[in-house]
Amino acid sequence: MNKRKQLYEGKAKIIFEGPEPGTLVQYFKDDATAFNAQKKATIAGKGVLNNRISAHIMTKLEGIGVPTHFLKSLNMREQLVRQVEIIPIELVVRNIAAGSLVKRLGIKEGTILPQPIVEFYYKKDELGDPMVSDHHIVTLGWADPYELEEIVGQAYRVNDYLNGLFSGIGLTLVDFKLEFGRLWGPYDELYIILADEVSPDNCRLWDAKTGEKLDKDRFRQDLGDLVEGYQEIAKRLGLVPDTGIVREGNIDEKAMAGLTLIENELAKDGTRLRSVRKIPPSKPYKV
Ligand code: ADP
Ligand code: AIR
Ligand code: ASP
Repeated sequence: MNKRKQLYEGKAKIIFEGPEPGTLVQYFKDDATAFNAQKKATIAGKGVLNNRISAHIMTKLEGIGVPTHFLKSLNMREQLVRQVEIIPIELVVRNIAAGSLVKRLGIKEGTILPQPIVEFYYKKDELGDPMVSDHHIVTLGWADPYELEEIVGQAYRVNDYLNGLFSGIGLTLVDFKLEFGRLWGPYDELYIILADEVSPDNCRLWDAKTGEKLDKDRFRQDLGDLVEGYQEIAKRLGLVPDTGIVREGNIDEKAMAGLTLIENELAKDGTRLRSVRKIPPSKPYKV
């Protein structure tokens, strides 16, 4: 097999050149980082679970008309995605107070917010991803007003959908982070696409009854086994058998291979560009 070209290695994923132009392969590592990578660990099975959960959620979102970068699951750690130009903004949607909102504003953790709060962070590791406003984004040229409106609109739709999806399986969606990217069509029309990943690495999910934290806060706050939490989410989503696929750091590879095939069958209809909405570019982005 030809050696693929590695384009980028991030904190949680490696990006390889895809088989066709305009595609990439996302490889989900077992690495976990927190607090701008000041805290690090390798947790066996994390990458496999995130790959599967993100593939599933992206497919579901595509099904309700949110354009996503997801094309196909390749194997238990890799997925094929559309290559986009990442907009350097991390968009956080909050339904319940937790994390940095609690620290910054002194609100009690668990307070239900009367309406969702949308926040923007500038994606820049060297600066620790500082919080910014829409004025920073537009004035400094990270996104134009049309793009921003589209991104925020899609984020609300994702929030509505995910709130329903998770509450149906006894989980509370506290908050989450999204990244979007630009993609140009054959006539140089611009599409805004949901990219990166949607997984317990970037969603806070609490058990609705007990309040137990099942997401990456287990790692950030040393609350217990991370994979146990992620696997519980995957089980409730129906993505892994009740017996689990990661046991004491060992992954049941045979079971995973079968699951990837099923997922792709289900995804077949949901990944066409038909659902991508066209928005007018306000200036030429690309020569
Ligand atoms: P980080 O860069 O924050 O350490 P990751 O380890 O998750 O994060 O690396 C994945 C990188 O790939 C991120 O920088 C993300 O913005 C980028 N990315 C995600 N999806 C796409 C895509 N479809 N096209 C191009 N880049 C992407
Ligand atoms: N997030 C933000 N930056 C990186 C990530 N993963 C996610 C967190 C949490 C939400 O954004 O996982 O779900 C808000 O994070 P915080 O730390 O600002 O409270
Ligand atoms: N992933 C980011 C980091 O490594 C932020 C986080 O998830 O806490 O710092």
